[in-house]
Amino acid sequence: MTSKCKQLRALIESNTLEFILEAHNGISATIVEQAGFKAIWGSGFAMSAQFGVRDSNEASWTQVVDMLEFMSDATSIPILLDGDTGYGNFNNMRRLVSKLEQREIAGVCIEDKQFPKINSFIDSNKQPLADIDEFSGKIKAGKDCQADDDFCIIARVEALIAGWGLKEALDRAEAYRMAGADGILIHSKSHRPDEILEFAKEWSNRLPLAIVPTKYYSTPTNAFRKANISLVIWANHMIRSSTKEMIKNSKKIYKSESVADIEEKISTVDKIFNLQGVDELSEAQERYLGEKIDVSAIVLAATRGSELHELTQDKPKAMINIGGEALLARTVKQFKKIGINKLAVVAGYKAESINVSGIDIKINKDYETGNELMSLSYAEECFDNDMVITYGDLLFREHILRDLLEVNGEIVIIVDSALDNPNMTGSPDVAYCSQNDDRSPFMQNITLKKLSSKIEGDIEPSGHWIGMMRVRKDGRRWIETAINELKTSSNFKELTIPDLLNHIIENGNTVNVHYINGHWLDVNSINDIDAAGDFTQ
Ligand code: SPV
Ligand code: MG
Repeated sequence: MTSKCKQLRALIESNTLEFILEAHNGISATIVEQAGFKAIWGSGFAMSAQFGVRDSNEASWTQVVDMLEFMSDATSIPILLDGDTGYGNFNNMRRLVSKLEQREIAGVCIEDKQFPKINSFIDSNKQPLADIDEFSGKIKAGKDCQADDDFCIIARVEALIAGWGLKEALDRAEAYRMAGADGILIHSKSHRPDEILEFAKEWSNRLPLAIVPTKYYSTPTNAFRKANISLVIWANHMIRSSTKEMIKNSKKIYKSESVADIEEKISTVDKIFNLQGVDELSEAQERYLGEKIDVSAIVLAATRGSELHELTQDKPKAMINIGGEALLARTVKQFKKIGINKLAVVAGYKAESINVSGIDIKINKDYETGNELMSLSYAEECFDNDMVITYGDLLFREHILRDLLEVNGEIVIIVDSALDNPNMTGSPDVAYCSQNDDRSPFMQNITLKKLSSKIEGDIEPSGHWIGMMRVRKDGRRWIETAINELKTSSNFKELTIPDLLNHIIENGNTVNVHYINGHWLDVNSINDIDAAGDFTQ
């Protein structure tokens, strides 16, 4: 990967107008990168604001550098630090440059004011400027000590801000160019771009030119392009966005003594997890600790199971009592016991009767007319990059689930190879697989060719699908794509999970098979209840 210094240099020296946006901490830096920006402005104003102090060197330079370290670690794009005056004389500048390079900060912009500075928009006419020679020496010292040739030092000219006029600004810029600066930032407090455009014209591209159009923001961007400006710095717009939202929402919460009004208008907790990169940690935990801690489950429990007659008059099949507890309660317990705590249950028929705790219930409004795939689609927002999907009318021994978590594959379905399993009372789908079960433990690389609701001709199937599968990241994507594709077909409502799996295979993806031999049953009829009761003893 191109170094951050190289990236920043390329940006500043490119022939097209480029844009960078302010960030002031790790999360705002991540957001700026994800928005598409190629670099970040480490604004002194915004960073001091997020610390709750003034933009007057009240935060120490090491506190700024510590924050930059978080920002740089969180992102892969370069950061140009707004380094105020360099926090002292030429010697402080040297140390600053070394410390920035150690933290992979790609460049620093220093302004020709005196330490301690104050923000350019406060009492600007009273601001004393630095001596030209002294400031030039600071630039030189920085350039002389940088280890990476591509590290950039931008000299910021404050002559227009302080009211010293165009000639002074040009003289200073030229002196800083001679001292070795890689670019000039010409700042202005005017609401019109005139003095900046005039400067750009006179400067005539002797070095790349950067501007900060905070005050003259209404200028059409094309005017900057035409003026051959290299870099536009949007210097404070992240801190101003977040502050506005925080002020509004904190007042609302205080006044209403509730968060109900704002809940849907703010980022979800999951969004924050995502910005923090929680997925990477889960993957690393799996890699280094061998833990499968982040598996979630989706249980399809929307149907009544009308063959169970009055037993399901007031509750869905998944809630019938088996051996003293609801089938679903048992399933949930089994999942939780092996560390799968995030469970979504798709309910439909008599959903209100589901009183199992520790689950997230999704309602399938079409449970009367829709089939299994419809149910699954109602759980799409609960999809995870590692999940088990199971029918809710399944009784299974714990090892089946435990073993499933050990098997490789993007989608792995469980197939019972005992074709004569007496506990199998319904008509589970038959599976045609790449190889029959040879009873070796964890036979690898068996793939599913097709699931079918009946035996096809006289071709002996490899077994029955029990209604449980494991799905990883790519598998999840295949399922989402297949659901989207199948949603457009007129018979979507009738489709089953086997239809989904067959479609995924037709799309050229691989569905793997994990063989078992008995140790499960599904509850389909009253006759099954006794067997189920025995099974749980
Ligand atoms: C900053 O972002 O801190 C700047 C730009 O220095 S300005 O606030 O416009 O001076
Ligand atoms: Mg600043």
